[in-house]
Amino acid sequence: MPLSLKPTDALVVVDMQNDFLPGGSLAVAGGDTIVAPIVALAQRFETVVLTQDWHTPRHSSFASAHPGRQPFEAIELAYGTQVLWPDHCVMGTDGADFAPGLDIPHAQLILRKGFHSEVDSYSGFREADRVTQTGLAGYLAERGIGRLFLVGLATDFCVAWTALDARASGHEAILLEDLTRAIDANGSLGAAHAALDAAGVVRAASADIG
Ligand code: VGL
Ligand code: ZN
Repeated sequence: MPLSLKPTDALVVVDMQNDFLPGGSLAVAGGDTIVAPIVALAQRFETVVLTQDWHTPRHSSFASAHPGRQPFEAIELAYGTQVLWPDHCVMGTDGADFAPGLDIPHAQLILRKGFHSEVDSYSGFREADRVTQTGLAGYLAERGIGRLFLVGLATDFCVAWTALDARASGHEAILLEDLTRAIDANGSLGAAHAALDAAGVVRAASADIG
């Protein structure tokens, strides 16, 4: 059954930034191929939110901040297990800029996350300590937004965590899988699919929107 859009729907475009594109420091394969279709889809939404991964230099999610550790290893931090990443999306750098061609001038909110140096934030709603709120839930509530459609990078980290927290905040959440691309490190994509399905996130395709 086709999904028909409603005025209270919003499109959440997750982390479409240079460092996640081919050539970037944490490149997601094929990330560049979803820019144009996301821009086209965004034309159909009145409310568009962009999230932007926005880390301090020497952020605690960077392997480089932990001597002897390598990217994609996991360590224990104060709030739990953290995957370590190459340095990426450092605030104010070109790598943190939005992808070339991500022209969505009517986007109403740019939500930055991950700017506390000791806490990561895959989710646009809640930091990795699972307690600190970004303010997105309140913004969406005050704007009367109901359903969220999610696209962007990466499927198995920031898109998935944002979709899961959308559900926790009481939103219907629809992840448009053809407009995401995954990192898929150590089985992370399969784990994300299981968590999304268990939480009632609908996995659909952009072509399902009538
Ligand atoms: C992301 C890893 C680290 C993402 C951000 O946008 O999925 N992944 N920071
Ligand atoms: Zn990050």
